[in-house]
Amino acid sequence: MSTEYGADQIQILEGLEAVRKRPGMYIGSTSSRGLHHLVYEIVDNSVDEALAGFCHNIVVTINKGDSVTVTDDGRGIPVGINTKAGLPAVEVVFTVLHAGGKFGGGGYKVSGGLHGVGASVVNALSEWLIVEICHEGKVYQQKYERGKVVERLTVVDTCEPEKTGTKVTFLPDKEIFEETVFDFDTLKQRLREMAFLTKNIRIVLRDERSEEEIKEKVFHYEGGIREFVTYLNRGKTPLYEDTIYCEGMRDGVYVEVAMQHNDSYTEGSYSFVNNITTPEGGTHLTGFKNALTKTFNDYARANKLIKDSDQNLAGDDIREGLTAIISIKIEEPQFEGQTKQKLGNSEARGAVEGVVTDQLTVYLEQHPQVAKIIIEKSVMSQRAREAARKARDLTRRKSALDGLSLPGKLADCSDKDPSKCEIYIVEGDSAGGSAKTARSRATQAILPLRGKILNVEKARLDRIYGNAEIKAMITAFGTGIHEDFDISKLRYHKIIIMTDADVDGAHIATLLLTFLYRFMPELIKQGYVYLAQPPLFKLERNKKVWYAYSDEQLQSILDEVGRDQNNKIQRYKGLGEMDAEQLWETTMDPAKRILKKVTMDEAQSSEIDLIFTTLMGDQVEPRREFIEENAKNVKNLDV
Ligand code: TSJ
Repeated sequence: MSTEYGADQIQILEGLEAVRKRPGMYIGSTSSRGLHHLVYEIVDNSVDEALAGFCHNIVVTINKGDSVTVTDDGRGIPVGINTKAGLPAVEVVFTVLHAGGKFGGGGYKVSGGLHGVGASVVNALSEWLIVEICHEGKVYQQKYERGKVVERLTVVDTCEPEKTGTKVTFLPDKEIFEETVFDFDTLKQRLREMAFLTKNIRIVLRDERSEEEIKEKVFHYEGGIREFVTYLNRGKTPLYEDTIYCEGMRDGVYVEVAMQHNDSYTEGSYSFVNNITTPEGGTHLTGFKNALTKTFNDYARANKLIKDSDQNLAGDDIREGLTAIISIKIEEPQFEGQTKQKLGNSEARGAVEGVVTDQLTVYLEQHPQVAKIIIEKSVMSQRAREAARKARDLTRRKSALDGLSLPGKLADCSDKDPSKCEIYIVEGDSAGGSAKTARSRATQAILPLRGKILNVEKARLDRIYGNAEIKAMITAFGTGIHEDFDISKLRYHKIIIMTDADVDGAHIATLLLTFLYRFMPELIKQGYVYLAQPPLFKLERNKKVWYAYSDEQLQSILDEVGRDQNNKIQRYKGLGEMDAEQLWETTMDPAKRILKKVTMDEAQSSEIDLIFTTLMGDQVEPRREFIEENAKNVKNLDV
């Protein structure tokens, strides 16, 4: 497309003052999320250079004091004078809003952050920023403060003549950001994703903030999105060895798809446009689904894997247990929907559909064994779905006849105002009994569940709907499920999971959360789900009683009261060891208890999905890790 791209091709649109006045407009927010966004904005520029074929290595360093350095080995930002602006091109990049190849025409710019605004916004929101460029044996440098030039572009050093690249260091402005400490894991997650999505790139993340230990992560995936699929399927059992891969260019849209089925019953498809996730999908995802449904049905009929008289396989059946990455690059993406996260370009639908249909057809012809496995699984799914529909119709008819028939085990509260009501889901009948005695009848309902909770990751819909505990929860909540789900019918605004404070209890809590996450995600999204925090220790001393919720807390109480023979310490192994009064006092009394609210960051859904599937999958080891780290997805809430 473009042949020449020098200092001149960068257009000038607007000044920078606006950015500091309304930072949220440019980076979404000034919270931790916005802070991390600064890094992605800078790294995006290096990724663009990689997509253009000139950059292979990117290093992101979190420095002491929480400044960040991004270095790449690309061509280096042009140091020549941009004649339209009469300034060095570098200076235009950093001081003029919307400067960059994106709007200049000619340069093929495909990546770009959520808001696609680039380096000048990062500059405007940084206390200081230093850029260094290696070009033709010279090191050029320029400094800025809060977006303003404080030093002209000057040569400060020499370098090897072959060496080229760009290095940017910036310190986010504490006047702007509520949070200025970077989180290694947050950066790690996004950089890993970027590395999966960009072939031939190596991204290093270094954390040099600690004296003791320099943390470093290297992301380099030869297989690109193929490896992304393998990564997402880790902890699950793939149904066949290959990762099916399609790639091609059509109507100006570059299409890349990788997929593989595993033995679970849920779908995990993630779509990206210009390396940005599109959690709400859009035309590219539709094109993918159309291609999959059509190609598999055509193949199944042509090869007599389904009978002429049988119904077509539904898309949902073919995608059962499928992990897929759909990644497209398009020059002018149009985003729609309330959160502008849904791709609208109609040419993307045709492009993905065309590329996938053509290449998948060839793949299936050449791999009849794989085709057979997928179609057999789809047929099983179709049967289970049919059985589930019948089971669901039965429950529907039942509730239509008897009005709302609540489960027998539920001890409901008397108040009917959902905003005042809570339901405790309690593990085990004996703890359930104590909870029923302890509760405040007006506003607290108790639903005891028997020990084993069905793992919805490992069961088909017919079994899930047939499960007594799950049916009890669905009817108690009142919201219905799937297409019937109506959050306005929720009968309790706090759903509190109360399990023993041990590994088994944590496992049961996770099984319950998995069910809620898969079947009623709105409950979590809207903040209705909590974890009760029963105490771990009881300390008795001279007729006085203390409860501790962690080892540290026990230690600090002991520090205060003294450590001698007068202390009687009991470690609670389960809720059952507390009598009703103790349970009320420590775990259920709204005035004293601690609740943890379960939160879910929409944009992190791919990682969350990973957490749940890792946890519920066959491998035992990752589970322990999760349970230990599980506080990460759970924020403390003072109630
Ligand atoms: F945007 C930025 F300034 F923040 C930034 C840009 C930050 C970092 C870490 C790297 C980069 C960057 C820019 N890396 N590589 C480039 N490449 C160009 O700007 C470039 C170089 C040469 C030509 C050419 O046509 O000769 C074109 C471009 C876009």
